[in-house]
Amino acid sequence: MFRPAARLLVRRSLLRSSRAITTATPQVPAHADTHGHLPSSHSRITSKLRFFNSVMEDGEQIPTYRVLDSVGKPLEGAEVPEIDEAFARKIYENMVLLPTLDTLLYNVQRQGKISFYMTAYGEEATILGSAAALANDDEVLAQYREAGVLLWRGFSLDAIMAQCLGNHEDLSSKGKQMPVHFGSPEHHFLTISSPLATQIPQAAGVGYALTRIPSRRGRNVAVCYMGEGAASEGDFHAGMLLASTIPSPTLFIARNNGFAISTPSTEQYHGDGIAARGPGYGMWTVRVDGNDVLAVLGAVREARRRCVEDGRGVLVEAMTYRVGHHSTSDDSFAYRARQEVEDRKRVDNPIARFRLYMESRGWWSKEEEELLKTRLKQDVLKAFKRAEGLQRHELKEMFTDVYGGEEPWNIKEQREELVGLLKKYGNDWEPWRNELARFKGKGQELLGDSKSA
Ligand SMILES: Cc1ncc(C[n+]2csc(CCOP(=O)(O)OP(=O)(O)O)c2C)c(N)n1
Ligand SMILES: [Mg+2]
Repeated sequence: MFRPAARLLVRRSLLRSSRAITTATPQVPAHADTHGHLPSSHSRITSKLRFFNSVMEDGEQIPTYRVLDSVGKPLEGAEVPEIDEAFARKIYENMVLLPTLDTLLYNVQRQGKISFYMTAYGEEATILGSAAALANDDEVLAQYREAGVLLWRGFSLDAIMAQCLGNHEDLSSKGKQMPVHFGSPEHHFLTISSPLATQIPQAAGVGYALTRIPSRRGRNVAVCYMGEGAASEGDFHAGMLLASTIPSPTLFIARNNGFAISTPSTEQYHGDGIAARGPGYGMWTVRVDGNDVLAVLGAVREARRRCVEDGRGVLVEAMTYRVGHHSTSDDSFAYRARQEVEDRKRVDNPIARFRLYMESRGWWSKEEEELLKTRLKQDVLKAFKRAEGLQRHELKEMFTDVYGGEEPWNIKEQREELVGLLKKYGNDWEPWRNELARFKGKGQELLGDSKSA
């Protein structure tokens, strides 16, 4: 809690830093003479008792913005975002790279070579279309299914493999985290954390922090990706309220892929999806066809522009479908029909739709498609093979960078316990010897440190 004096200081600094705050002195509405008015609000006074349950005037669901039809043809009168051939190719190549990478790492997990994996099948347009609409130095706080944003920003396949295998090139967490928990300060991508929705209020804080850096104020936004399931957490509401009131330039992108593991979205909310919540927080909001990469690009570009201009939260809900299982720990056919998945793979397939559009513009051909697929498969396999041959970080790294500041007692205690076990089994027991051989230094540095300590 702020003390009153401190609160006043914060309030003053907010007023200085924000263009958007106005003092709330309501004007007397035109109809006030007949019906009266509230001293504290612009709400029109009505003598009719009327309940409402929709943000649309006619009670309908919020519409979904779409540019391309299911065979990649622009809809009549559609506002197609401006892109040139090179940009379109970059989007398409990354849309194909993402599932190529997913297939290899999914299979590699099945062979027991990595512990876990999550694919983004079906969500390529949502992920790449939004990534392409951002500035590459906007700060991204993602959930876990957004590795495509990193690919777009040039995070290398070697870096992806290093994180998933936890080898000594993994700079995300030095091998301490589960696969897909990427992070890279260089790519303005904050490290993924497993507890759902923690990134949402954090993003509002990052957005606010950006307004305190003169070189980034009015230029960058914080981008918060979340699943529609994560939007059921209390943290969602905390983050949205913060971003609209502080205010903070935070772009919320909700990937509505129909499921939170086995819970279908129909059981996750009773209202009109995630988009309906935006106006409740006074946020500009749009719902977009998440399988139409050009619609996502156009919607997120405009959402980002508003976010920068107003310096407040903006919400995008992208409607898509999770084609893959939730993760390698899930078998989705236990709770949904195979046929449903097969149908959704075909209908409005995001990659096919965009490929057909590219072909219609003369930007792509069948021959190029073959060449691209072959090249990407080779690149991904090569990166995996290389990563497989690399050792892990030194064992002592397990204990570093877990917390900021001084090392707490529990980390010290755990390191000492491991040193004791290394002395007992490290040289003499084969399973330990084999495992230690996979680490740089084979754990000897811990024994060395304990001798010198
Ligand atoms: C606080 C918390 N509760 C539960 C979980 C377990 N969990 C991991 S992912 C997930 C579903 C999330 O669904 P959604 O946000 O829609 O994202 P999607 O997986 O569909 O991309 C759940 C329940 C968790 N990681 N953290
Ligand atoms: Mg979901």
